[in-house]
Amino acid sequence: MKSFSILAAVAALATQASAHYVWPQLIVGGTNTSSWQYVRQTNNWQDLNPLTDVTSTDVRCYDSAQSGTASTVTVAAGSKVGFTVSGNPANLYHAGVLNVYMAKAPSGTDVANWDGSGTVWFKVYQISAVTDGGSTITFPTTGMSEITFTIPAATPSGQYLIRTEHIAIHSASYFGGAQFYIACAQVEVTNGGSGTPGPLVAFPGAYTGNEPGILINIYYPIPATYTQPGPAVWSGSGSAGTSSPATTTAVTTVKTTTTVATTTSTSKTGSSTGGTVAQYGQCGGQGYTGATSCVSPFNCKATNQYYSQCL
Ligand SMILES: *[C@@H]1O[C@H](CO)[C@@H](O)[C@H](O)[C@H]1NC(C)=O
Ligand SMILES: [Cu+2]
Repeated sequence: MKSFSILAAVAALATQASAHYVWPQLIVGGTNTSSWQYVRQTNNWQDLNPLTDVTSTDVRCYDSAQSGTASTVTVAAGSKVGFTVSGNPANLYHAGVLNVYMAKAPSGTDVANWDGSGTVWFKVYQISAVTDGGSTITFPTTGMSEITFTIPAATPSGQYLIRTEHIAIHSASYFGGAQFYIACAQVEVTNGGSGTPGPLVAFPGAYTGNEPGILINIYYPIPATYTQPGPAVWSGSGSAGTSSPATTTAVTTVKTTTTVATTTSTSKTGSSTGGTVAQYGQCGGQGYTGATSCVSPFNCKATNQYYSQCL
């Protein structure tokens, strides 16, 4: 049935195309700003296609074919920002992991005119995969229509690029198969602290494409562990600015579970091990040992046996 197989192939292509996505809006003060207002318009703003060459300078902000007219928005250190996802469907549909990096523009350089070159990028947030020794691998970013994180209170004042990156690894078992969905926003951090962000990496340079978390078959055999690409999330150590919000927690990092747990912990009201979890942060799941209370008004909801998050 030739016609059938052609139809099936076309349908498969269409499905694949519609499953791509971009990051057009920065979320500031809990509000979605306009598309490409503070986020640099990316080359894929219309076709939504991913970047796959991690050695390209486009791995920085994927904006080489655009004219770069984004504005710069002021955000306080210690405050929350985020990015929305646009596409069809408008969420992080592919199995994948998330990293958010920041880089400070050299003094005297307007971030709007800066390309983000140099060994200047530090990681402020990540959402990894969840493994349990080889039975399952799950991807907590799946279905997220936005991501939010806290700019570490110890981040020094100044102008920064904030680079979000979803690495889709649903077809990453061959070199170049991983799909990078990237965007950079321009911000001016005020009321900053005295921290020294790091470890620092360069783009390109941070990845070769051969990392175990990028060149990976997630289906067979099911990976026993998952190694998040890139450097460690900056601890956010250092003093905060003088009038920062009370919360100085740098980021809520989703733990990569590598051991098979014997108990299920998805309780909403159980005693917290200290602190509350931010929106989208992990608050439960088999093997999870962190805080289980969500910051108001969010509640801890089980995504699956291994992962509960504050929604
Ligand atoms: C902000 O954008 C996200 C992602 O598209 C969407 O889910 C949310 O409803 C938007 N919020 C508002 C207030 O429009
Ligand atoms: Cu896709």
